[in-house]
Amino acid sequence: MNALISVSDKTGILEFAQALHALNIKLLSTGGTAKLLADAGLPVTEVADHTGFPEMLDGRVKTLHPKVHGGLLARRDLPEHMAALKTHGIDTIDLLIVNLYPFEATVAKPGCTLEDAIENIDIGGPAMVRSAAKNWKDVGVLTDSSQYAGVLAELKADGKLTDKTKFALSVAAFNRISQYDGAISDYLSGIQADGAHSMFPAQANGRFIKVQELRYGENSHQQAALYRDLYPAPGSLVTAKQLQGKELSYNNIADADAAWECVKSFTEAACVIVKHANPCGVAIGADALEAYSKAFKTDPTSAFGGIIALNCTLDERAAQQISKQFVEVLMAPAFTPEALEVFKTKVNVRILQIDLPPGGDTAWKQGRNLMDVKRVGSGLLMQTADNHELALADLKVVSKLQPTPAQLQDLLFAWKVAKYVKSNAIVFCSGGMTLGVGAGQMSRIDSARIASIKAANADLSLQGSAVASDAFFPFRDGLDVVVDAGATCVIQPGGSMRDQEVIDAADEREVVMVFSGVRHFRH
Ligand code: 93A
Repeated sequence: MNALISVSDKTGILEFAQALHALNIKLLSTGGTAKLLADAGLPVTEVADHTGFPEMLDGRVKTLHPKVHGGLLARRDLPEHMAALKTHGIDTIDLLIVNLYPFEATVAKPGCTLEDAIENIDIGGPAMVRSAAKNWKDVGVLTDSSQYAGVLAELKADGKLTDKTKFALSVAAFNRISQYDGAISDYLSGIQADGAHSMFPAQANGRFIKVQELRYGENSHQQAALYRDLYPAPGSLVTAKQLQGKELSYNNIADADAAWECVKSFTEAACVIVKHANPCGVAIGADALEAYSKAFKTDPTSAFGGIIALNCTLDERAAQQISKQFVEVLMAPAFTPEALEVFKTKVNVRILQIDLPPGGDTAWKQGRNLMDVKRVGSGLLMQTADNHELALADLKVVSKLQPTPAQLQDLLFAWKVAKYVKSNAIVFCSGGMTLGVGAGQMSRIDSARIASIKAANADLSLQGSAVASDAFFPFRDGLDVVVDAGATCVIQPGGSMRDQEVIDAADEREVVMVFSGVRHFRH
C-alpha cells in the first residue's frame, strides 16, 4: 500500500507516518513534509523523485503530475485503468493525507495583503483531495488530523479501510474543499474596485460553519445544530465563551440572542431579561445591580428561569442579587472573579462572556447581522436586518402638548425596547425601565391590555408612563386603552389612514404623541 502525505499543518503527522510505516505502508511526500519525516529517520520518497519532475515555481507545482493523479484516480476494478497505469509506469496511491495551505488563518490576520492571500490559495492539495475523494472506493483520503487515530485503528485491525469509512472520509474531504473554496470566494468578493480589500465581505455568500450539534431542537423530538457565519460579527452571540454551566440548548441560544441583541443596543449600563424570545424586563441604571434590579421588577413572575444579559461588568453585588432567582443563562462582557465565585455552586447556570462589538461606522463593526433570514416552505425569506436606530432629531411631535425632556428620554427608551418585542408590541416605560410589555398578540389592543395587566400584576403604576407601539394605531381605541392605563406620552410610527383621528384623540385626552416615522415589526 502507498500513502502520499502532504500537509501544511503538521500536527500529529510524524506519529501517524511512523504508525503507517510500521504497517509496511510506503510513504511518498512533498518537500517540507518529506523533510520532517526523513529527519525523524523514516524512509520516505519525495514526490519529485517519484515523478521525476522537480517541484517548481516556488512550490506552486509540486504534485500536479499524472504519476500522482493517475495513481489516485485509477479504478482498481477496471482492467483498462490498471493496464494504463502499467503502460505509464504509475503506482497506485491508496491513502492520501493532505491538509491545505492555511488560507483562512492567513486572511484572518490583520494586515493580510492580497498577495499573501493569493499565495495561500492551495491548488495542488485540493486537486489531489478531489481525485482521491472521487475515487473513494479505492482511496482513503484524510484532510484533518482528527481522522488519524480512527483510520489507524482500522488499518491495524483489518489491514484496510471499510467502504463505510472511505465514503465518510470522501464526504468530509468534499466538505472541506467546499468550505475552503467558500473562504476564498468570500475573501475575494470583499475586494473593492479601488484595490483596497476588506477582510470581511459585505456578503458572506450565506456560508455557514457548524459550531456544534445540540441535544435537540425547539422540542425534544427535533434534531438541531448551531451554525455560524464564516466571519461572525464581533460582539455577536456566536463569539461567546461559555465559562460554566450546562450545555446550551436550542431555545437557550435563541433567547440568549434576543437578550444580547437588545442589551447591546444601549450605551448606558443595561439589563435585559428574556423569556420565550421576548424581553420581560429591560432597564438602564448606574451599574449592573441597579439595571438588573429594575429589569427584574417589571415582571418577576416571568423572569423566573429567564435569560439575563448585561452590557456591563457583572460585579459581586449584582451577582448576589441575580443568584436569588432561577436563571438559565447569564451573559455579560466581563465578570469580576467575585461575581463568578457566587455562581460556582450553581453549576447548572450557563455563564457566557461575550465581548461588546468595537463599534464604528458599519453594521458589522457594531456587531449586527447584515442579513436576516427566515425559513419558509422550501424557500428562504431574506432581508437586510432591522438595524434602524432612532435619534432624538427624528422624532416628530404631532400632539398639541409638547413632551418634556424626561418624557422624550422615556419615549426613546420605550421605542428601543419595542424593537426587540414580537409584534404586536406595546411597551410601557418610565425612568429607564419597562413597566409592562405586551408581546406577540394578533391584535394591538390585546397587546395594550396585556401590557397594563402585567404592570398591575407586578404592582407597578402606569400613571405618567411613556408607551411605545411598534406599528401605527389603526384606530383610536388602542390609544384609549394605553391612556386609560395611565400613559401620558406615546410614540408610534404614524402613517395610518386614520392618523388624524388618532392625533385628535391624543389632544382630546391631553397626552403627548410623537411619530417615529419607522415601524419595527418583528415576527
Ligand atoms: O502550491 S500548490 O498549490 N501546488 C501543488 O502542486 C501542491 N501539492 C501539494 N500546493 C501544493 N500542495 C500543498 O503543499 C499541500 O496541500 C500542503 O498543504 C502543502 C505541503 O507542502 P510541504 O510538504 O512542502 O510542507
